[in-house]
Formats: sequence, C-alpha cells, structure tokens
Amino acid sequence: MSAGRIKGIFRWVFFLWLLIHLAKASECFCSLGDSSTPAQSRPNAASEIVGFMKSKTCFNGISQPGMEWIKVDKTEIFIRKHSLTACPDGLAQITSGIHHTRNGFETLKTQKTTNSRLRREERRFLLDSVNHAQCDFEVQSFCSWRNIQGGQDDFDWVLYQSSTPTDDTGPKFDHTLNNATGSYIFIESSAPRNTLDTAWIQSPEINATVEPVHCFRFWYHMFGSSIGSLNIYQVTHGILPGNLVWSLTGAQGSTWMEGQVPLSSNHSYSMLISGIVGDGYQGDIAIDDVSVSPGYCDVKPSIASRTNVTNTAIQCTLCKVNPQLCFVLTKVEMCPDSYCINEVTNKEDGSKWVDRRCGTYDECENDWWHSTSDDPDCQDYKPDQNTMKDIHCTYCCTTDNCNRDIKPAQDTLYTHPKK
Ligand SMILES: [Ca+2]
Ligand SMILES: [Ca+2]
Repeated sequence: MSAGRIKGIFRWVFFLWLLIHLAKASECFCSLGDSSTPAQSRPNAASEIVGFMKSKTCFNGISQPGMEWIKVDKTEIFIRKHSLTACPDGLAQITSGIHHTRNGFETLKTQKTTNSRLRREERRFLLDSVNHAQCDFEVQSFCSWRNIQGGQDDFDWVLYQSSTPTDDTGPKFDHTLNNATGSYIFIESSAPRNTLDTAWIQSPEINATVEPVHCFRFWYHMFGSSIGSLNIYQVTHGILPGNLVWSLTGAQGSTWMEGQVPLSSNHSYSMLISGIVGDGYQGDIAIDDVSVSPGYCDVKPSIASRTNVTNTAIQCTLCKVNPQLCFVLTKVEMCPDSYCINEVTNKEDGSKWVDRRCGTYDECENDWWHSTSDDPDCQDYKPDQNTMKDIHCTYCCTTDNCNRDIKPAQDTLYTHPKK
C-alpha cells in the first residue's frame, strides 16, 4: 500500500471520528438540565404548546400539569392548554423542542423567519398575552396568580375542593366542574382570623398595547352569616392595591355568581383580588374561573360598580393603528373611565399625527390640564391647516364621542374640578 493511500485512509478514519464526536456533542447540548429525556417523550406531558413570542421566534413544546411559567430566550411565557395559537403551515417551525432544565425550560436551535411574517405573529402573541390572567384553578394550580405577603395583606387565599371546612358558608363544589374534583380559591374566615383581616392575590401582568379596553370576568361565591367584602383592583405601575374597580359587601346567596368589570389602560397592568373577613367565622368568600378578554363589558352586578367606572362609561373614537393613519381610520368604542384622549403631534416639517384612545384621570389631569390646556399652540391648533412648528398637545374630553374631531370642541374638554 502506498504512503499516499495510507494517508487517505487515515484522513477518512479521522473524518468519521470527527463526525461521531460532533454528533455526541449535539446530543450533550440536547440533554442539558436535570433530565436527558426530551420534553416530547415525557410520560406526564399533558398538552402540546406552540406559539410565538416577542423575541420573534416561533416555538413549540410540551407543558405539564401544574406547570405555570417557562423561560424561553429570557422571556417569560405562560403556558396553558390552548392559550397559544399554533404556528401556521408554511411558517418555519423554529425550535426542535423545549427542554426542561434545573432553571426552567430552554429552547433548542432557534431560527428567525422573515420580518414581514414576524410582525403579524408578534402582534398575535401580544393579543394572546391578554389570556395570561385566565385561571380555572384546576389541577390544584393558582396558574400565574400569586398570593401577596406583607403590607395590608394579613393571610392567603387557599386552593380548595368541595365544601369549605366550616358549615353554612362557602360553596359546595367549584364553579368550573361543579363536582368534588374541581378546585377554587377561598378565604378561610375561621380562627385565627379576625374581622377585617385581608388576603390579596394578584394576577400576572396583562398587556394593553393592542386592545386598550378589556373586561375582567370571574365567578364569586359569598354565602354565610358573616360575609365581609370582596374588592377588585386594577394595579398600574406596580403600586398595590391600585384602583378599586369593583366591590361587594355582605352575603349574596348560596350560589356562584358572575362578576365582571371593564378596564382601560395604555400600559400593562395586573388585577388584584382582595378578600376581607367579616365579623364572624361564617364568612368564607370563594373565587373561580377568572379571565381577562379584549373589549368592553358592563359592570356585573351593577351594585358592585365604583364611581368613575360604569356609571360614567362613555363612547370614544379610538384608533389602534399607526397614529399617522388615525386621522382617517377610527372606531367608536366604550371607555370605562369617562375620558377620551387625542394626543396630537405636529412637526416642524408639517407632518402631523394623532393617537386616539381612552383616557385616564391621571392623563387628563397631568398631560392635558396641567401641561397643555393653557398652551396657546394647543388652544389655537388647526388640524386642517399646515403648521410648520413642533407642537405636542394631549386633549382630554368627557362626553360621548367628543374626540371625533382631532381637536375636541371647547365645551367638551376636561376641566379641573376645583377650578
Ligand atoms: Ca397573603
Ligand atoms: Ca375551578
């Protein structure tokens, strides 16, 4: 055998050795974490998850009962049966799997799709993020709701099935399944609890950028001779407990009742449920089937409404696309807090745009009343004329459809109550 031929054989042997080791190395990558079993073949895997996330990758994998959050590319994603939309045909299925590790989950082999596709998918995911707060408390899970500790919070909501331990208070079964296997949460008002002891439980963050008006729905059970109060708050900027948007006090009968309340926000927010103990041990208050969905709803029951919520809901002209298109593309929708906003920007080069949305008390007070209401540029602004100047005005008005015109009519504009 010639030396050249021997060299050739060695080259081939080396090449094969390299291939085998590369294959092993990729196997090692796939088995990072506490188990080398891929998620797809786990015996307890309950539901397949497929979806999109902000980082513009599509992913799929398997969630397990009781599993609440996974981390994918440092983004927290809530995984729940049917909570995420499937990757459409033709769009690259990016990940080869999501693997369980000591720190949560990780994706394998991600790859980006084209930008034009991704914008749509990203939007779709944000819409889905509204569902983060949904929970039926089944499989003994709080989903992503968390009991608060400290502050005005004295004790915790507990997961339970069937009747609560105290007679003549609390539900017999949960609301979702209406049988002994269904779960709900409740406040146990027996000793060591005292009158006015409070338990807070908070939802995960809810994204409000795609749809600014949402409806929070839930089922409550308030039966017993010493029922205290159930209060629902909308938490913005992380300040607890936030704005009181729904409240009921005292017994409401021995049945599950549906509660709902409309919400608006231009920022992400969360919900907080506060259970308060009445003056005795027969005061178990229970909650089941909580959810947040896009769109307006009336407060239910109406006696639970707070001033500045439904009694004063008004129609506003809204636009959810690029503000430059909001001169022409509009839609009328109910806004919960009785404020409509047009935020107008005019640039030195003559370009201009408007952001039409539901307003909040804070925006009307600060961005309109204290900031721009006495600005001559805003008072005299004429949207149909070309103005070559930098102007920024946040108009807040308070009657039905008052922001249909770019600059709302003078008599509809918000004025400070004390002035
Ligand atoms: Ca607590
Ligand atoms: Ca349930």
